[in-house]
Amino acid sequence: MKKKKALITGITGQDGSYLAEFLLKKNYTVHGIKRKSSSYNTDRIDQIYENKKFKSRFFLHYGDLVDFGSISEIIKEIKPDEIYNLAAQSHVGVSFKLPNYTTQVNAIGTLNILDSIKKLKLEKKTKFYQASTSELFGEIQEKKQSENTKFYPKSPYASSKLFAYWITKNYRESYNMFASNGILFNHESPRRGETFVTRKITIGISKIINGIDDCLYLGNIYALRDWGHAKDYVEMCWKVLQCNKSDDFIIATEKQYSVKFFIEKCFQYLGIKIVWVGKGLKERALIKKFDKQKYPKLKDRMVVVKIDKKYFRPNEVDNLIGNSTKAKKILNWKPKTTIYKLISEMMDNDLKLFNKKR
Ligand code: NAP
Ligand code: F7E
Repeated sequence: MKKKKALITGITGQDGSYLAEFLLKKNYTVHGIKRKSSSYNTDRIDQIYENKKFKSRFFLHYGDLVDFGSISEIIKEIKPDEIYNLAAQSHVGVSFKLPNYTTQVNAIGTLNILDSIKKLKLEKKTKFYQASTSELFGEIQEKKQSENTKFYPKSPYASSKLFAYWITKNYRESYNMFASNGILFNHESPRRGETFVTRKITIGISKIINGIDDCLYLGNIYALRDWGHAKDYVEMCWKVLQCNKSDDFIIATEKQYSVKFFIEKCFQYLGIKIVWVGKGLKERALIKKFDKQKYPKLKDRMVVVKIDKKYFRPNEVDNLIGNSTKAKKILNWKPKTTIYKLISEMMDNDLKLFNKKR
């Protein structure tokens, strides 16, 4: 059987790196688009080159989603069977500071790919996956969000992704293209970017344990999210493109926790008890009980979490939880990783990282 060719945008990111490994294991030839940067940005995929089975089927190309010419040339050269559009300015908080740039990359960037497929007359050959997001639901209109829930984006990030969602559907319906949206709820891993809240917490705690920092500063710790594992979710991206027909799918664990809960469980995983005191901007977490021999850098009643208003967003998404009934039925979706397993994996990874750096 002929090997399938996949093109991944955002290959240097969290999901791109897991998806590349997943597809290589499935015997695909994998091409990825990486941006030019002033220092190395391939940490998450460097290990692929060290794998003898993979390196002859793995190729990187310089390109940028906002540069139609580069995107179109790469697609023309590769003629991929599948394109996974994972590239984005993916930080919601940052999108308030960079609304124009975020829109160029996330909205126009997606159009650049779809239009390249059409102009190169690859509509019949190339399947397209768009990385859509639970942020589309923003101010929620239904308790659990499904494919039928109305959208209400609350940030430049979400608004740009709303355009990308609709343009994907428009190209599907107008030009009979296989173009699908995976509407993924938050997913994390040891490869998560350091400024997203879960990784910021696991890194922050690891630094405190190792005496590198003494306190972690956060914004809205009452936000509720449906957190899954990125490794489980990239399998679903692939499954979305293996369906008989192009469609849109919610991928979520259907379980919801607060940021505050996530912090408590990280400390609990290490055998450390914290207590919360104060309210609003004065709320903070103190160390209540810990093993002094195991954690010599900690002190009794040391303040380890504080609130800093600079991490509050101009408009907050308070509450998200998905209903993935459709994906369960059609894609045979079953989340594999519990929040506890996710926390243990992320904490173990970051403790090791900062123990070495000490
Ligand atoms: P990520 O770690 O932030 O990765 C984003 C990737 O996009 C990186 O490889 C980045 O390159 C690349 N990129 C950014 N701007 C680009 C541009 N102008 N041209 C080309 N590449 C560009 O994001 P992720 O967590 O893996 O998420 C993957 C996708 O899923 C994103 O589209 C995100 O919006 C979406 N999504 C994520 C989640 C989640 O919880 N993780 C949930 C729903 C949807 P550099 O490495 O050079 O920065
Ligand atoms: O924030 C709150 C923050 O930045 C989660 C992206 O992958 O998932 C992600 O977007 C919650 C928010 O993720 C801090 O206000 C409190 O309510 O980890 P996050 P996000 O905004 O949910 C969606 C599905 C995507 O599509 C996005 O690409 O945590 N929070 N304190 C904080 N958040 C951050 N980052 N930093 C804090 O200090």
